[in-house]
Order: sequence, then structure tokens, then C-alpha cells
Amino acid sequence: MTTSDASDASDASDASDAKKTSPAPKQADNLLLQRNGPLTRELLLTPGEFGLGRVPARLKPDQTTTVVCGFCSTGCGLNVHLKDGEAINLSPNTDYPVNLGMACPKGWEALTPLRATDRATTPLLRNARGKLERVEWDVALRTFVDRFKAIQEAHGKESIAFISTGQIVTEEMAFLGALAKFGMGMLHGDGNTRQCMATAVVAYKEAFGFDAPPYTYRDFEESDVVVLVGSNLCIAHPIMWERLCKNKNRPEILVVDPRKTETAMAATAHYALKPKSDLTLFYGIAHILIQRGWIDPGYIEAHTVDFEAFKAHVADFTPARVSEATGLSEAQLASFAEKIHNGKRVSFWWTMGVNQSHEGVRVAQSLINLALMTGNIGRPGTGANSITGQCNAMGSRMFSNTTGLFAGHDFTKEEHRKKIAGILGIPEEVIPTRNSLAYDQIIEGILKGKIKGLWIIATNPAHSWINQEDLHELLGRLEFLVVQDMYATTETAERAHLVLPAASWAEKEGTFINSERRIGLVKKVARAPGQALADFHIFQLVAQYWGCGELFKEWKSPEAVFQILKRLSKGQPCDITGIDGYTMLDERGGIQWPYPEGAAFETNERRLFEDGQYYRPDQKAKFAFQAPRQLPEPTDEQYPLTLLTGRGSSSQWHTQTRTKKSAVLQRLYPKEIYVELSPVDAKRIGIEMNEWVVIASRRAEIKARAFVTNSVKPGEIFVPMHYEITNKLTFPAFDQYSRQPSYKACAVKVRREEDRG
Ligand SMILES: Nc1nc2c(c(=O)[nH]1)N[C@H]1C(S)=C(S)[C@@H](COP(=O)(O)OP(=O)(O)OC[C@H]3O[C@@H](n4cnc5c(=O)[nH]c(N)nc54)[C@H](O)[C@@H]3O)O[C@H]1N2
Ligand SMILES: Nc1nc2c(c(=O)[nH]1)N[C@H]1C(S)=C(S)[C@@H](COP(=O)(O)OP(=O)(O)OC[C@H]3O[C@@H](n4cnc5c(=O)[nH]c(N)nc54)[C@H](O)[C@@H]3O)O[C@H]1N2
Ligand code: SF4
Ligand SMILES: [Mo]
Repeated sequence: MTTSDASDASDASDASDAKKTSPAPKQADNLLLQRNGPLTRELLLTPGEFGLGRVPARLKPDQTTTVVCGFCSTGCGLNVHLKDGEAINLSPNTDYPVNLGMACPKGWEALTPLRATDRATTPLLRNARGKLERVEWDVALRTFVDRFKAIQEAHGKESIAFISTGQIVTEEMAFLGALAKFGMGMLHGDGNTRQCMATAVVAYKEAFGFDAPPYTYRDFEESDVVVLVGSNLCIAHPIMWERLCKNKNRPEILVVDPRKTETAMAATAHYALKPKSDLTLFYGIAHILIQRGWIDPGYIEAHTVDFEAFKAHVADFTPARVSEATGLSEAQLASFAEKIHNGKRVSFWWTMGVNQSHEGVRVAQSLINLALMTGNIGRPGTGANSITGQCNAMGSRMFSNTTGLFAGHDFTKEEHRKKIAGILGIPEEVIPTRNSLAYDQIIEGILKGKIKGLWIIATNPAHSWINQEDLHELLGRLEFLVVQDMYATTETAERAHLVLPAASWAEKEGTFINSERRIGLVKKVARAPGQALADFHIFQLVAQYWGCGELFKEWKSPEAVFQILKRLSKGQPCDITGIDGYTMLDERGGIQWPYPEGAAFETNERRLFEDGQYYRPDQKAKFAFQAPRQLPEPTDEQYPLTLLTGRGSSSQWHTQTRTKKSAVLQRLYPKEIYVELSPVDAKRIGIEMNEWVVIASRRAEIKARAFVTNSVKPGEIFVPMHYEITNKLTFPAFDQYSRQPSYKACAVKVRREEDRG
């Protein structure tokens, strides 16, 4: 595909007017050559940006090469087959230590979304008539700088903010975080990882002293009891599930989920607790374990603090009380505890059913506590294991420079700022001394008139953020909204004043960090269409146009940034100074952090805490706990049902900007929005299978097709997040410590479409 073909073939719907008036882009590189000054030209015309030069210098035009998948956090290795320098097909890599030859439907179809007709191929600027029209990069970048600087001049530096992502490569995230905070003077920047991982981060930091998921995927194969809490592994992490299926110990698989999910159906025991009663449940299980003496006093004594206070705290969580709160029988509770006790290698895994909760941090810690008190950590097949979501959620946690200073440092600590400034060779004064607002507070900042300009990169909040109608109204109040995405048609891009066209996964290089802390390599095996640029190049250009390019002299290529990240990590728990560079990552099938200089690890599948040493100053892990809190929006007579939301199928990815572009994937999931509801509720309301129904919350009403199924209990319904309108219903409640949204419980009612009121 030539660049001009691509820009002709694709077009943003809003830009069709503009297309008639502005000249059709010529060969993109010529155009950029003419329009930009020397520095820009040098940057943009780095060989390979529009062709297969730089990264594929290592590649031959007809070879096969491994690229880490760009969808979920499993981080599978995909073998991409090149012909004449273009990716034509892929197949899972049989030697990659993560997937061992397997891939899920999204992985198999990963190249298709690159070729979609609605790719953003030129920058688009909203004109006086309110339409997005094509402009050249030079105009786009000048406008970007002029508008944001004008806002800062009028309302102060803190009046512009950015929202980043867990879906671009680490080197790009790091560049963005440094550029925005050190170069452009922004204080506030957060990521979509707030929607996803913030709870696990806070829970680990408090308990272990560092945000450190301790496991390796081999633990799925080595456990004899696997506890999955609020995790629909079969759908959300199919290849991790496959790893679990390779377990030869005939493990007990205990699933804690209000719904009878695909994973629950495949489990040996399913605990269909009442939504958001997890904290009470796990305190209740701890109570039984302590009562029966089924704990590991030696481990507790040697490696933990605050157990006695925890023991006193759970004394009240009697089986009777816990049974009442969770809806599980006392016999179920006893059997749960017994299975944990009988296990020699028990692993506890959690995902969004825990993190997305008004008290998610404490729930995550209640699982960490169970692992600590039974000594199930640091040995094969054990652990308190948070599974991440997006391909680079872990990269964002370590290196995005949003909520924390690079590599686990703290913005508020002078010694940390001094250290980071020294490593980066920048003045200490450019590093903010305060923490950013969290995502929801940035949104609230728009309401309060404090945030006037917003730069959104590789996330689609107009679909994915909680309480959507409110957000839509607030996005409309911004003086300047820039959206940087690979498509010009996302719900958020359609609201932008300026759209910056980004290259996609596999059209650029860099690294992702998967759930087991493995740093894997992404390579450029396809050309970005039209004038779309790698996010990395967009950041370089912004730095030049903003006038802070000096700070980023060394940030010349993704691999140069990887070398900077190594220096930032030195001496930290996430030390990666022992990784030479991309070639080493490629040869080893990815490398897990930590990998300090001089490290000689015998295996490529490592877990943490084998020595029982944690990262807190006393090197001990801490029992953290708190009384359970009320549900933010309990059901009542008017809104008698609890709405659960989450992933619908293994073929749908989030807001569907990518997966809906594949005809193969489209056949694997329902096209129209649907609601799972129980036969009991369906009968009570008079609803038939497949009928359109109305779901109403206090925020909004939506229509969905009824899917009557026993997988949800009476009183609960489930709507997948992949359909645009789901988040019109959700209620904006947040965990008080992590500020992660509680997407998975709010009060709703359902009625037949023709009934009113
Ligand atoms: N196919 C596909 N895979 C994906 C994604 C995708 O969009 N599509 N997204 C990726 C991302 S970013 C993420 S974060 C992960 C998410 O992976 P998961 O967390 O596994 O997926 P979800 O469906 O959001 O939520 C898991 C389960 O939590 C349950 N749940 C709801 N409320 C509660 C509760 O109160 N307690 C308990 N114990 N459980 C509850 C839900 O019923 C649901 O089955 O998936 C990743 N993988
Ligand atoms: N109701 C409900 N809502 C939820 C959830 C839930 O369970 N229930 N889950 C939440 C969770 S865990 C998550 S992680 C979020 C996900 O929410 P989002 O982050 O909004 O979802 P995506 O669709 O993955 O958005 C990624 C965007 O980046 C673009 N993109 C992809 N690759 C690139 C790239 O390389 N560069 C650039 N510039 N753009 C790129 C895509 O086209 C897309 O528009 O949703 C949250 N929302
Ligand atoms: S499981 Fe995740 S990483 Fe593996 S192929 Fe599927 S989407 Fe890609
Ligand atoms: Mo997520």
C-alpha cells in the first residue's frame, strides 16, 4: 500500500467537506519536507518512518519475525510473516515463553484493524463551521502549541492536562509523561490505567512497599488450588486460561463471581456471592482459617507486620454474618476455607471484579492477607496475583510519569526529584513538586473551570468513562480538546478540536510489559497509512514546536529511550539495567523485571519474594484492612436490580475501535447490545428472549436486547462494556484510595420497550 493510496482510501466522516477544498495529500514525505523547518524535517524523515527502513534494517523483506500482541496484558508472541517488506499474515510463536504457540481470536486478527478504512491519515482541525477538516502537520502542530499556550497564559499552567493510556509502548508513554510534565509545564496527567489497575497499584504499594505483582505464568501450571476472584479468565485472558489448562495437578479452581461466567462453568467450585460483598467474604474466610489454626505462624512471624491487629479485626466476621452479607451458605464458606487449607500451593488471582469497586484496595489487600497468613507466596504455584488488562498496563504503572515519578519515584520527595533530574540531565525545577489530580478529578476540574485544555492519547473516554452523559457534557466545555488516535471516528475523536493521526501497534517499535512483568518487543512490520505518525514522533514534534526540544536531545529513538528507562530504574525494585537492549529482549522471548546489571538468572520465568524480603523499609509485608463500606448506590424499590458490566467475548476489545474492523471477529459476537437477565426477572417483568427492553438508571435510559439466562442471579443483570451506550447507566463512585471507578455495581430497573414508567 502506498501512502497516497492509503490517504485516498480512508477518510474521516466529518472531513468529507474539507476534502473537496484542501488539496489531496501528495507523497507524504515530500509534503512534510516542504512544510517543516530543518529540525522537524530531520525528525520526520528519519529513514523508515514512512517505509520499512529503520526497524526493519534488522529485518529482511521476506522474513518472519516475532512481535508481542497489542491487545491484552497476556503479551503473546506473534510471528508476523513479511513479504516484500509488508506484513501479510501472522501465526502464534511456539517458542515464546508466554503463549507457547497459542493465540486468541484477537491475536490471530491483529493485523486487520491496521487496514481499516477509517484510519486517521492526516491531522484534522475543527473549522469555523464546526467540521473537522484536513490540515497539514505543520498547521496542526502550530495550532496545538498556540492554543494550549494561550490557555496556559490566560488560566495558568495547570489549566491544561493530559490523559494517557496502557496501550502505547513504554518508550512513548515515558516520552509523553516527560514532555507534558517537564517540557510543557503540566501538573495534571493521568491514564486509562486508572480505570483498570489503580486499585492493584495502591494495594501492592501499601502491602509490599512497591507495586509488584509477584507471579509468573508458570504459577498457573504449578498450583494445586487456583482462586480466581472477579476474573473471567476464559474471556479476558484466554491464553492465561490455556496455561491453567496445562496444569497437571488436577487443581481445584475456585471462582468468586456473582455471575456464572464461562470461567465459573469450567471451575471446580463457583461462589456466586452478592455483588461487592467480597471484602466481607475474605475477612470471613480469614476468620475461619484463624479459628481452625489453618495458618502459617512461622511465615507470619518472619515476614509480615500487623497480623495481630488483623486477627482482631476479623474476629467479628463470623460465618453467620458473612453468609448473610454474601448470600453464600455457611457450608460453602467452610468448604472454601478447607480447600485453601488442603492446598499446598494456593494462588489467588484477581482482576476487575475486585479493582473496579468502591472498596477495591481493601478487597485486593484481603486477598494479599490470605496469601500471607497461609504462607502462599514466593513459592511455585502461589501468590497474591493481580492480573493486568491492557497490553502495557504494567509499563504505564512503572514509566508513564503520571501518578508517580518515573520508575516508582515520588514527585513530592526532593531527593527523588534531584535524582531523576540528574539522570535525565534536566533542571530539577522543571519537575513538579506535587502529585497530579486523578482522572475523575481532572474531569471534575473541567466542571469547576480549572481545566480548559485536554490532550487525550490512545484512549476513548467518551465511550469508556463512567457516567458518560456527564462526561460528554464536560468535554463540550473544553476550550481545546486534542485527540491522538489511530482512527478519526472514535467517540472521543469526534468531539475533538484537533485530531492527530497516530500509527498503530506493529507500525512502530517499542516495548510492552505484560502481567508477569515481562518486557516484550513490538516491531515495525507495517507502514502507517497516509501521514499518520508513531506517537513517539508526534511527541518529538510537539517538543520541537513547543520549544522544549533541548530537554529531549537524547530521546532520539524508542531504543534510546529504553536506555534512559534503564538508568531511571537502577537500584529500584524494577531495575532493568541488565537488559542490553532490544536485541536481547528479542532473543530471550522477553525478560521479566527485575533484571539488574550482572544478573544471571537460570530461568526465564521468575516470581518475586522467594526470599520473603518485601520492599517496605522493614522488608516485611503488611496486613492492611478496614471495615466494609456501604454500596454507593444500593438497589431500592424504584431501581431494584444491580447492573454488572464487563467483557462480553474474547473477540471484542473495549470500545471496539479495533475489533469491530475485523469481519472475522464480527462473526464471533452479537452485533447489537444485549442484557443478560435471569429467567425469574424476565418472567416477572414479562420479557421474552431477544426482545428489546429498556434499562434505566438514575442517569439515563438505554435499549438492549434481552438475553434470558441463568448465568445471572435474580436481582442482577449484566451488560457488556463494548457497546457505546453502556456507560450512560453507570454511577460515578470511586475507591477512596485508588480513585478507580466502580463500574460494576449500580442500581437499575428493566422494563419492556412498550411499557412506560
Ligand atoms: N476479550 C477481551 N479481553 C480483554 C479485554 C477486552 O476488552 N476484551 N480487556 C482487557 C482489560 S483492559 C482488562 S482490565 C481485563 C479485564 O478482565 P476481567 O476483570 O476478567 O473482566 P471483566 O469482565 O471486566 O470482569 C470480571 C468479572 O468480574 C465480575 N464481577 C462484577 N462484580 C463483582 C463483584 O462484586 N465481585 C466479584 N468477585 N466479581 C465481580 C463480573 O461478573 C465479571 O465476570 O481484560 C483484558 N482482556
Ligand atoms: N462499564 C464499564 N466500563 C469500563 C470497564 C468496565 O469493565 N465496565 N472497564 C474499564 C477498563 S478496565 C479499561 S482498561 C477501559 C478501556 O477504555 P479505553 O482505553 O477507552 O478503550 P480502548 O477502546 O482500548 O481505547 C483505546 C484507544 O486508543 C486507540 N489506539 C490504539 N492503538 C493506538 C496507538 O498506538 N496510538 C494511539 N494514539 N491510539 C491508539 C484506539 O483506536 C482507541 O480509540 O475501559 C473502562 N471502562
Ligand atoms: S490472549 Fe491477549 S495477548 Fe494473547 S493473542 Fe489474545 S489478545 Fe493477544
Ligand atoms: Mo482494563
